[in-house]
Amino acid sequence: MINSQKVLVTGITGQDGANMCEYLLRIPGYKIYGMVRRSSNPNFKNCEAFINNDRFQLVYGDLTDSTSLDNLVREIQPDYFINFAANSFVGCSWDMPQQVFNTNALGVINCLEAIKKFQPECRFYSAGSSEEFGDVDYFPQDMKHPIKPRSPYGAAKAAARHIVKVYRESYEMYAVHGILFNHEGTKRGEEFVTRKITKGVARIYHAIKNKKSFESIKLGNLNAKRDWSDSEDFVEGVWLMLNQDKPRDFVLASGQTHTIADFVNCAFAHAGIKGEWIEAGEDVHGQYVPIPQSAKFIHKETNKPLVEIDPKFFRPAEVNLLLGDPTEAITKLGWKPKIPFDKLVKKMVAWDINEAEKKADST
Ligand code: NDP
Ligand code: GDR
Repeated sequence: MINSQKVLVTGITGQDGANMCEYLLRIPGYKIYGMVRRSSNPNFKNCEAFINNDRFQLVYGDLTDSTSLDNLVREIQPDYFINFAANSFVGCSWDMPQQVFNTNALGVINCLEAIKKFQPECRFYSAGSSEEFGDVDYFPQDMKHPIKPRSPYGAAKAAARHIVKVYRESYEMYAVHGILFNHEGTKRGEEFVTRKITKGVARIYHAIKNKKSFESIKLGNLNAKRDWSDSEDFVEGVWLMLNQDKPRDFVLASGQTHTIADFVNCAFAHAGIKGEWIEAGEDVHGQYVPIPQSAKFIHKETNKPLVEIDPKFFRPAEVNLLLGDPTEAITKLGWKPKIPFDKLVKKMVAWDINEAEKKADST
């Protein structure tokens, strides 16, 4: 392939890395190098659409191993380096804070150093997070919001943001750290709350359909509010951030926020399962009344619990309200998200119901 541009993408077995590869392979002229780390039991489920594409090549490396990153950047000479790799699960970051810092903060230094030494013209994307805002001062949150993380994960991402700025200003590198609010989809990891809910809804849907008993979905804090979007919309925003005249960080968000309980309501409704909250607070005069720990979401027809609260899913510290301001991305990048909350939930529920059906057929 002559004159094609080379893009090194990390985290391709995860949600965003896989969606970014699919997005870039739809644009002619790019060769994609997808980095994976060695695993005794590799899982390429998210990569099925591109793993055999002629313009895609699998390469091995690890964010915590600077030698592997140096070698990749020296050998590939990428035009773009998009770093989606991370330990991305906030919930486990209290259990392994050093691993999270090594990967999510020091790993970013390893990427920047490899670029500085071997391909300084390469454009770099660092995957920042609304978790950096944490204990928020105001909403909607924009790039001016102070950094106030509430978890080792958020603190590591905040460190990455600072180091990206330092390298950008010290070495004139095109390096950006996008602040992305929650984004989901059919490639989302199963421990994240949205996918946990849609997989659970699909399981219960098939049990009800086949007149079988079912276990309820066990969740933690149902009152936290998140600004959810579709990952497929966000990878386009990331690509726009990488292709400006000057490097600059942007917020990507939907500008809407919903509680976890709202997600539960919406997901069961899309599966045609009628449920209602028992012992939940009332919405008095438009005021949100938090759902107590004793609340249950029950199946209206059978009174069986569909969702129950299990305190083991509560976190040592919570980010209660995330609501992002995407105005600058819309006006300055020309970014236009296409998939609103309701459509996203519908897509995830339909996908998981279909996956559960395929699994049942094959057993
Ligand atoms: P995922 O958890 O789905 O994917 C993470 C990827 O990183 C996986 O491919 C994983 O590989 C890889 N990885 C983990 N550790 C290493 C390592 N040491 N070396 C190389 N690869 C590694 O995350 P998402 O796709 O959802 O998120 C992408 C990025 O965006 C992450 O950095 C995340 O923190 C950030 N982010 C995500 C948001 C979201 O809502 N999704 C919002 C804001 C930021 P393996 O399969 O081997 O585990
Ligand atoms: P988050 O996503 O922490 O926002 O990080 P997650 O889906 O894990 O949690 C969202 C909210 O749901 C509450 N919650 C539960 N969470 C999980 N995982 N499991 C449960 O059973 C459960 N019950 C309630 C949580 O307490 C929380 O308030 C995601 C990740 O993708 C990060 O990598 C990214 O940086 C941020 O989004 C923006």
